[in-house]
Amino acid sequence: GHRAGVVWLTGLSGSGKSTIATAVERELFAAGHFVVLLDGDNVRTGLCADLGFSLEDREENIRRIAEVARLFVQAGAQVLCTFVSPTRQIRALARSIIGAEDFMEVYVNTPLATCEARDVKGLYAKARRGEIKGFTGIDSPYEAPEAPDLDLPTANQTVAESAQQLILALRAWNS
Ligand code: GGZ
Repeated sequence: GHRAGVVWLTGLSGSGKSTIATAVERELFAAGHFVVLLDGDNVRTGLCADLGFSLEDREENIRRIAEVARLFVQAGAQVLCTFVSPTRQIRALARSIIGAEDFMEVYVNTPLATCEARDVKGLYAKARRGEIKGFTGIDSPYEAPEAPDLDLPTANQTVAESAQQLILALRAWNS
């Protein structure tokens, strides 16, 4: 059966979190679920517009997002969160706010070299040139999850395959 909860996607900038989550969102919506997608585009422009990318600001970003996600869970939603959420401490905070039983951690496991080669937004090039300071993977840490509920090795599979793998894991987690 279905229950409300949060699917938390973590990974580097350009790893494919939003692309995969959007495909999953579409499928869950088509199946009749109340689904909410929280990402940098809809959170950092408003709720967290006052925050930057220091580790302190990232933690506050994630704290607010986790509180919002929890409210949506209480309202019965299946929530998809796509944030770099770079440290174990930051993800542990999200898990504790949301509640471990409602929190599924998904590691969008794309190597830095792949993200940097794609560089869809040109941010890695800027970070390498020193035009962005504290960029995750370049001069700010990314700690890979040690025991994610699901690991998506995106270099070896299509977006559709990753989305399908996530849907199956969510079904297993829900039953
Ligand atoms: C990492 C940054 C930075 C720095 C701007 N470090 O590829 P994007 O553009 O769309 O995803 C990145 C996004 C990360 O925001 P999050 O809210 O997910 O980060 S965190 O969970 O750490 O709070 C990237 C862009 O913002 N971006 N500067 N310095 N990503």
